[in-house]
Amino acid sequence: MTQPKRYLVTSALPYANGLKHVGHLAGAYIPADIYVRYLRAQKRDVVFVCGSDEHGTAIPIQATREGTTPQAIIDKYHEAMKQDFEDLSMSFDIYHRTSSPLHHETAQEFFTKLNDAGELEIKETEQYYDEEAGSFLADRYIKGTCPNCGSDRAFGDQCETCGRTLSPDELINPVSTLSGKTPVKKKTSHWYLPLGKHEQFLKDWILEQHKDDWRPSVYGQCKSWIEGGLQSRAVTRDLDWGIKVPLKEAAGKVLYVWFDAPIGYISATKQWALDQGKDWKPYWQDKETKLVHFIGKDNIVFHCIIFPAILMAHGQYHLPDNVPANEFLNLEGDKISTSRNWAVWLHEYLEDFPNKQDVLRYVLTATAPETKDNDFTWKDFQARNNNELVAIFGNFVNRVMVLSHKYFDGKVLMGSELTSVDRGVLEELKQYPAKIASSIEQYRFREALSEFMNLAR
Ligand code: B3M
Ligand code: ZN
Repeated sequence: MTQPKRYLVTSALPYANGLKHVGHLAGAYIPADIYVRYLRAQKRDVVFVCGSDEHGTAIPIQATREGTTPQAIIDKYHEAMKQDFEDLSMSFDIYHRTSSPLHHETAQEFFTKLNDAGELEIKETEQYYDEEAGSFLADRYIKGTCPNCGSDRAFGDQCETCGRTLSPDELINPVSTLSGKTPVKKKTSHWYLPLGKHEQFLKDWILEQHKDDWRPSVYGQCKSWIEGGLQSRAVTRDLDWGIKVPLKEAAGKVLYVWFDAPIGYISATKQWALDQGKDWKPYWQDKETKLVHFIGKDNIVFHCIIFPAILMAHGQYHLPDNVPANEFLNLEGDKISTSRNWAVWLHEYLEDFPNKQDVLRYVLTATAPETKDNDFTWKDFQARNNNELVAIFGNFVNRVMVLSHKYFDGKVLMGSELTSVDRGVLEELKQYPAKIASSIEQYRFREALSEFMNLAR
């Protein structure tokens, strides 16, 4: 296989509405960081981008909860997340933010380009409106019963109990979270991305071309989405927090957060290029670039279907080559939950285990939820530290050092000094780099790590 000329690797842009936990780290950050460090070790041309996702209704909701402004929320959490990632040695080339003027411009240019090219359609619809609060209700502001699992805590965009992506109309007994009242329907106009128009392309591209190299779980989700029929998706919202829709007739409307957030990968690359005196374009527009998005499974459709459709509609962009989405990490047998404070928060881990970042990275890789949801337990954390990192890897390094000093004056034997047994061992060891590399290139990080431990064993 010919090697790509360059790589652009992304980790999901975390919402700047709260701190991050081990589930996030295991899902979209550690695997990307391993992949990128591997590519750099191979001297490949790679740019690794991430940043804070600072739009969407999650931010004003958090501001209300904390009794402050959206701006104060993003400033606080952007800094805190950036620090956590730095403390955990995530080797981003840039950690950007979507509130930056460069990003606002980039996202607006995308919208304008699509709109001018006739790639968007305007539709008048009826949307939920809270008469008491006097505003349209963003999906997140509506709560109700999930039509899929029956949970009564589902939001208008997603049910967090079963993970199903929803639209507010699907909620049973919708209630406004602003006033607690039942919302009414009111007319409004929005710009839509007609996904149906890209159906044939998406079928060929994903269902045919990526049948074998995308993870079965990712492929399966895409397949069921495509086969379920691709509806037009609104790319604007009636909201006052976000990127203004760059049209006179769209006063009071902003771009939908899932329209602008993935474009955040592009603006981050632009900012990196500006800082480095490089050109960002080849990383996004040249066919010889390999584009890989690391995300959690709840973000699959946005990265595999909607964002590629936006890129396609734009016309000048290269599409993702792979989206190795992870499943979820549970904690002690229970779903990680921010609202129930059931999580191992990164900053708390760092306080409790100073200088033990690598132990966490090791454990989260060894138990990475690559093919199914996995469980993080402290018992397992302890066992992996003691029985694997210390007893196998640490012991291996220690013995090599001690014995080579004790018997060989600390020198490495070479050539005719080697016995046939030595040669046999060296031959076997030589197989490992290729084995480990092959696992990493296929995004099988657990397997790569276990090969590595076999080497030490
Ligand atoms: N902020 C969702 C999340 O944090 C969203 C990812 C955006 S990636 C472009 O799960
Ligand atoms: Zn549900």
